[in-house]
Amino acid sequence: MLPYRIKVVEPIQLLPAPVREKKINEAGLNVFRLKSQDVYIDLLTDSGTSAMSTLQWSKIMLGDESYAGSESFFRLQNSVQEIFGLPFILPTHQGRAAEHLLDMALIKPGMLVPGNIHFDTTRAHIELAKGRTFDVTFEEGHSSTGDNPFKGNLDCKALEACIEKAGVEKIAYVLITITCNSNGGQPVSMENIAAVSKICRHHKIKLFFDAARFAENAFFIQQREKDFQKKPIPEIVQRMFSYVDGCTMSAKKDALVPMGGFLALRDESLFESLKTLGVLYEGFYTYGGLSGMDMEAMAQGLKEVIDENYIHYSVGQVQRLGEKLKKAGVPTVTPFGGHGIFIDGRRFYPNIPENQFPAQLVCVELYKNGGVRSVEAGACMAGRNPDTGANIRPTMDLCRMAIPRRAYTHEHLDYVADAVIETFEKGKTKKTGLLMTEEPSTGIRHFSAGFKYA
Ligand code: P71
Repeated sequence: MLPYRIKVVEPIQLLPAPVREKKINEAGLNVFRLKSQDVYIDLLTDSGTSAMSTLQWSKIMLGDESYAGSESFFRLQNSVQEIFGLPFILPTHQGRAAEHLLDMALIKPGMLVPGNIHFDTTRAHIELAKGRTFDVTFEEGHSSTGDNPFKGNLDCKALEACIEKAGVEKIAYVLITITCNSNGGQPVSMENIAAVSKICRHHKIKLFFDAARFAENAFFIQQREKDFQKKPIPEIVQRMFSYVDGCTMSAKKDALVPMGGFLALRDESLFESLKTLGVLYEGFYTYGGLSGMDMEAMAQGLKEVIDENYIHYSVGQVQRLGEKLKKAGVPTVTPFGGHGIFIDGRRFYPNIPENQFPAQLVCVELYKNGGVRSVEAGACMAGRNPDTGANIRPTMDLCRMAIPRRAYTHEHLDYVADAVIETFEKGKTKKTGLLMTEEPSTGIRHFSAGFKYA
């Protein structure tokens, strides 16, 4: 059931195929370098691209832009306290800013942050603070096939072994990313969250969520975990957060806003030290780089994202696209994730050498065939080992089609399915991929890298 109707529309256009080819060549075969107006259906990211509701827009008028003690901050605080049960909140301009503050406070050089696959900005901030990530995703989470319902789960034995080997004092904190973006938007079960929490409590190690897609994770728990099938989403969310010391949040995903983020914490003394850092990097602690309007929209969005009708439809749209592709034999990560469909580049182009960026080629060809913009989450995004400089070989080379929430209809996504299927049929005999010709010397390379055909 579609739980909304459309009140405002945004025109989009499909450029003719020869123009698309010219545009992507000019962009160095990197979809990040395309102009949005040259894209027909934009599945680059679900981050900040969802549609806001009438209530969110109306709350924007209530934005209190006072520098200190803004009413909007208190409304956001109330929402977060109510939904997550975490008492302290520090707004930040987006998710990575929350990561930055937390890592500056908790990481000393050489410390580890074990977790399921960390998102790339998360890893970058941990490394910036001179820490290192440690992947304890359980084995099946690294495979694009199979039907394990909770591929985001952490391997508790690997976590225990990591703590044992490094020593408790070397563990900065443990991070659970819900859902796990990097392996396909895969959820973490309540049972696993509880088990990880038990280990952390035993060792007195802090446990955090990267909560960007917390509502989608709660939905999968409701759909797939035995004890939660009749439980309402808000109750599942409360229970999930009862196991952690806090979270970083990119509100651009599951708070349904174009911009925003926050840290939510249980521990007052950590909150006090983060407040000081926040003032330096983000702004006063009752706005943290956001306008009062942003905080209002966020406070409201957090309430809407845990609505049963909303979450059923929005994750359902993603599953429906996945099923269409599966029927046509397109190789994707299974089970389908919460926020997008991830094409397996190595299986999509089985004859292309894996060091020639097959997933990046899927993105390029999909744009050329249909004006659809996706994003590579594979060998280019993985970057280089910070210690050796060698290219990291990710276990999967993926092309992600992220579905902005409430923005596209089934009709748009049927068009996308047809474009993907056409690209797949055309590409079966391709034998050569792409070579990277431009690479920034520092930072996250996939934004600005340039390619040529091999
Ligand atoms: C996504 C993004 C946005 C993005 C970021 C970098 C390159 C391309 C696209 C952002 C996340 C995320 C998780 C799990 C933290 C952040 C950072 N994802 N954790 O998937 O997925 O949040 O963008 O608000 O700073 O397209 P931020």
